[in-house]
Amino acid sequence: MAASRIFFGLLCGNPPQHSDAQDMPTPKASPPVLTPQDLEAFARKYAPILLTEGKRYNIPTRADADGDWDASNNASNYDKFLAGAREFIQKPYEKDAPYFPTLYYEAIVTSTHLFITYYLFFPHDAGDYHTFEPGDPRGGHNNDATSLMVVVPRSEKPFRVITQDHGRITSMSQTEIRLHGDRPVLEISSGNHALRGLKNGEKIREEEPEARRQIFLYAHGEKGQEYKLLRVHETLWLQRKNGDLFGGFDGETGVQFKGDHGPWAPWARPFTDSVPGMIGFALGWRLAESFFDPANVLCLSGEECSKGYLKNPYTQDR
Ligand SMILES: [Ca+2]
Repeated sequence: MAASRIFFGLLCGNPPQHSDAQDMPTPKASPPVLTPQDLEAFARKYAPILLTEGKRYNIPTRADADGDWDASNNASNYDKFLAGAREFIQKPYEKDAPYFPTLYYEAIVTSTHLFITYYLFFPHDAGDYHTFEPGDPRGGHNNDATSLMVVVPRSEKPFRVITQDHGRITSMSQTEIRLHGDRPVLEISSGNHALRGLKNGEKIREEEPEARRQIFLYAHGEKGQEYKLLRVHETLWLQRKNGDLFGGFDGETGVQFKGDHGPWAPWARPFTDSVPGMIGFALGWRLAESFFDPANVLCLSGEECSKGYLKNPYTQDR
């Protein structure tokens, strides 16, 4: 049995299996060993469904989608690419197409909780309410990002979806947010990429006759446009000391991408509006404890919450 199934069994509070040796003293069970494949399975299970207007600037991509790890040329390279690829703009993405829709994720696990961060990176921020296409005057700035975290407690307790957007923290429970299966549904605002969880029961534009066209992004490809999932620890985290990618550092770790209003790295975006965190954030570069140590920061409100990590590679190599 895969470790992920064992772990979800633990999460869901499944009863122990009958055993002929149940009267015998049993050794204490070892915690499951979680593999990268298990972490990806967790991320896929809760991978959000994202709605956005059908403009390529509103689709999250890899941070190195232009072929290098220099963050200072991302908007201009994307612009040049789109200007020479009108057909690309009109058609669905082909497999392995440049700038294929991509989300970064990280899954940090305790015996009582899953903490799954999803990080959306964009080569260009077109500014509020704008959806500039090639040839139009552009506003905004080079590079943009937004993120969400899904906090999944064990047993029947509802999970939470926390969005971190333009410094605003919003938490919605499993009963408040619109779901598709286990997957929360969120909208990426056109232009500035503000991220908003849809309310349970809220209509999506596809269901309205006068709908503006929206792209539906899925990790599973069941409908709409599929996106890829890349693990932060195996991609962006390896570049954390790269001075071509980051312009702001906390020690040796890059925390803000290069450029005017460069976005925060996934590990520098807090998922709590606790006063110490936000004051520290406002005063200078810092890492987000809610990303590195979510059990300590986010396990509040009295629910059972282990602070012993089954999988948290960042505790070793920060
Ligand atoms: Ca680049």
